[in-house]
Amino acid sequence: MKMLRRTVLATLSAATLAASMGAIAQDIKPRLIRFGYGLNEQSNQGRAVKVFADEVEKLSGGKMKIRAVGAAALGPDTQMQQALIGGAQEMMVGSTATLVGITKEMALWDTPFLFNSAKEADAVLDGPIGQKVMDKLQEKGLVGLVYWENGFRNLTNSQRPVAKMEDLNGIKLRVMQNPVYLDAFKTLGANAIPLPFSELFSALETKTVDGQENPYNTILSSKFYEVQKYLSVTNHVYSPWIVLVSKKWWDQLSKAEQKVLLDAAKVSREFERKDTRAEAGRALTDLKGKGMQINELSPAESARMRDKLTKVNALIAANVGMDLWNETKTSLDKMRK
Ligand code: TK8
Repeated sequence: MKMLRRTVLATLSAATLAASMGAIAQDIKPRLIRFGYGLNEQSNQGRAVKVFADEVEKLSGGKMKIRAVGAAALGPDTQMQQALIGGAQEMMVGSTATLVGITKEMALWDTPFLFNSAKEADAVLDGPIGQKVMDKLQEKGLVGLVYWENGFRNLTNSQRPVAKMEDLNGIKLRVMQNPVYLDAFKTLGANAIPLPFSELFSALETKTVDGQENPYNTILSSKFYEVQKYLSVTNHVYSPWIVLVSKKWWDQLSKAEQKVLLDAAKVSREFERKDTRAEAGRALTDLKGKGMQINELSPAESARMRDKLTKVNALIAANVGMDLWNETKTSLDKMRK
């Protein structure tokens, strides 16, 4: 019975899709969709945007076209978010961390050491909790489609290896524009300075800041190894990216067009996570080859840092609400059993 209903539904939605595709086909020129992102074209982010663009073109029979603009040429994350809300830009992908000023529940993903593995991250982000947080964006003028992997973040700097917390004392460390990151790294003793990603490379180059933290993939694709000698493996937080649509624009699309975007986003998500994980697996060897000096923290120092960092948890819980916080903890506990 259930199977039958599903088949009928699938056939129906295929039929509706075909019918409205006919409607799209009558449009004179294809819909041009400006899709902005912060990293460069050769990054994991750039590769996944390309997959998304190809998929949209294919699923819409060429009637919807993505104009992808990387390297923050449409502005840093926060600026693009505002352009989407205002309807001046259609789509983007960026860090959830830069969204907390718009939707406070996004701070859930800033929780240090929230996920122990990518598998846990996928399950929570793609499950009801991830959806609930994503849906909160709508009242602010944004539609979230899927989460991509930015990844587990690690520290780099130009001064010295960070083997213990105290090594961070006095290090000018760029953080994302996000109160939890700012607080967390101040707690660790660093001189934390919020900066948009687009200004980071030159800030490192000119020594305006000494260090930063990002996943291996980004350290590699943004060539931070050219201006950073030391990489310390901390894996202090799992950072998601989120694919966003302007709600103003989304509401003007037909159901079939919306479905094209959502289906293509899901295809891009599967590609992006695989690609990112494969690259991250090779990255340490690559970064060593580029001359970076890499150190791991001893289990004792790692635990000390973890202890200190998780002090921000109370602040996060208060911000995202105890219900959401407890629901997340319960779901992770269940998974770990
Ligand atoms: C790219 C950023 C980046 C993030 C950061 O626009 O700012 O450090 O990790 O991926 O969103």
